Amino acid sequence: MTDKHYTDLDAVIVGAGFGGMYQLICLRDRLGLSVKVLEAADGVGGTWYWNRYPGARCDSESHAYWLTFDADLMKGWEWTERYPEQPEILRYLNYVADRYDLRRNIQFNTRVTAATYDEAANRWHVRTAAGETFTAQYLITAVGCLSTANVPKIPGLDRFKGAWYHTGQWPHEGVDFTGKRVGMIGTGSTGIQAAPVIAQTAAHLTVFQRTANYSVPARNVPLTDEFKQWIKDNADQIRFLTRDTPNGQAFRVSPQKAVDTPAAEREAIYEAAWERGGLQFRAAFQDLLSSKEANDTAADFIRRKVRQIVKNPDTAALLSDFDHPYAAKRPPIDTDYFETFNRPNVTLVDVKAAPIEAITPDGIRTANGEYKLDIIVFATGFDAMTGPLLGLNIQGRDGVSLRDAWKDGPINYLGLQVTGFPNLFTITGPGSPSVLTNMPVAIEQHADWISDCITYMRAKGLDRIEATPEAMTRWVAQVNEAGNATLLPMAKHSWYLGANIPGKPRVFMPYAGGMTRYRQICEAIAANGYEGFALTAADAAADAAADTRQPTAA
Ligand code: NA7
Repeated sequence: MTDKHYTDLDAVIVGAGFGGMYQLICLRDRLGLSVKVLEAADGVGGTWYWNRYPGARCDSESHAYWLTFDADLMKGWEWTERYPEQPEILRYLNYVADRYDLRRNIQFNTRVTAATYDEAANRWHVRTAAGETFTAQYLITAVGCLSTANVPKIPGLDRFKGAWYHTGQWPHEGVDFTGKRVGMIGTGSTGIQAAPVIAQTAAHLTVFQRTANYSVPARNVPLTDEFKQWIKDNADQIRFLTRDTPNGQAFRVSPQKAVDTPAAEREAIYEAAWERGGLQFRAAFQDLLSSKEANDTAADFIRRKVRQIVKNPDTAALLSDFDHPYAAKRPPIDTDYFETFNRPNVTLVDVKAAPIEAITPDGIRTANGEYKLDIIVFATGFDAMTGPLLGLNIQGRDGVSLRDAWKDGPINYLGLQVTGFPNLFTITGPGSPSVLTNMPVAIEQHADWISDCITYMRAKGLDRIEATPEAMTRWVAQVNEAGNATLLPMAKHSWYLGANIPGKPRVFMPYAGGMTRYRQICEAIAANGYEGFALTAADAAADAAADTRQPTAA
């Protein structure tokens, strides 16, 4: 089964979503390296391959949510809606794969089960579920930040007589809700997208809410021919803008502060932002994520909107009983989410006041009673950021596992490298802006940086790169400082903090200093000869390994 030709590669990339595909283009087509991409699914797409739940749609606007390294690639694709739906993004990623003939270097249906660094040979050995081993100098993970599904361990699930699904592992053939009593647990971005669509066909939808969540209307619309042409004519400017904004989006954050704006004017600005819709609402004022006082004005505005939309005052109160600052958790955008609770076939259940106790053969039992269900939908999120990386069972120098190195939370340098794991690069790893930005922008920046780094190493005859412990310590401090300068850590149950997974260390994981600042830091480090990284030549690496194996005089 093993393809001998590919067992000694320059690089193995794990994952064939945006990250793995673009990294392949960089390394294979620009650097001429021998590369294999290993992908568990039977097609490209990553996140967008798995997340096929009803209503799955990107929250970034389509003209910002793509690869921008090649203007012809941009001009060769036409988005149809303001926010692309999952099938359209998957079609787009297949278009990328076709255009650059990527599939010949991607091995599908291949799940990586372990990766071990062999110091003497300076090679990574990557093992798969089918028992194959690939060896490569570089190991690059492109496994996504939200790809390890979190199905909470609620007793009784195995005895449930109906069907259950996690939104991130949705059946390809879809799920027919017609005439069914559906229970959905979770009101994050996913649940907020799925509920209105499920409610259209289900006999009844019961939404189990633990934490009330903010949401702003997406205001999705089909793109006009005029706008499609504008995108083609302005590909370069769009690329520039997404590289010049802290969130990697194609819109700017207002320089105005909410706290300095008179109440009537502020209300008018929020009203206009609500009508415009989408993540731009967060950009209405520059101080929404740095000042609690400013944030309170946005929270109050959204709370009033929810109470206007939802007719039942008890349901409205429950839906708007926010316990964290606006956008301190990932802020969802929706199409008729709050309106859905005005339907006669939709019920909201407060599982904060009366927690879920068990899943019974017939439904869900909370402290208040049993809800009879035919289908349970888990919109319960992911073991974010670290889950997909730890799932690879990576073992670095001296047999130390990444799991052990990160037992108190993820520590690394730039979100890209971990001491003790030479030549391992983690695309959009924890400690980088990743989930706080428009992901394709963060992905392109990382893949380019890794590619430039490998180019530098080859030019200098260097074979091994490893973050120094000092650089790693300094970076972790910078990540903490950037997070603490914002209101983000105030949402104590957020997955940014790992708080959604029982037992996971509570560490604020993404770098909150913004994409523009982060890019500058990465560029300065590269320009300084990869400051903070130890770079060694092959012989030196082998000598170092031999040294550590010498018996001591004693
Ligand atoms: P999220 O944002 O992690 O949301 C998960 C939701 O599930 C959230 O409302 C949780 O409540 C709820 N949840 C999780 N476990 C339970 C249990 N045991 N009982 C009740 N409720 C539970 O995941 P999403 O898939 O919506 O979004 C992930 C990201 O994908 C999103 O942010 C975008 O970046 C795209 P909680 O708030 O923890 O009380």
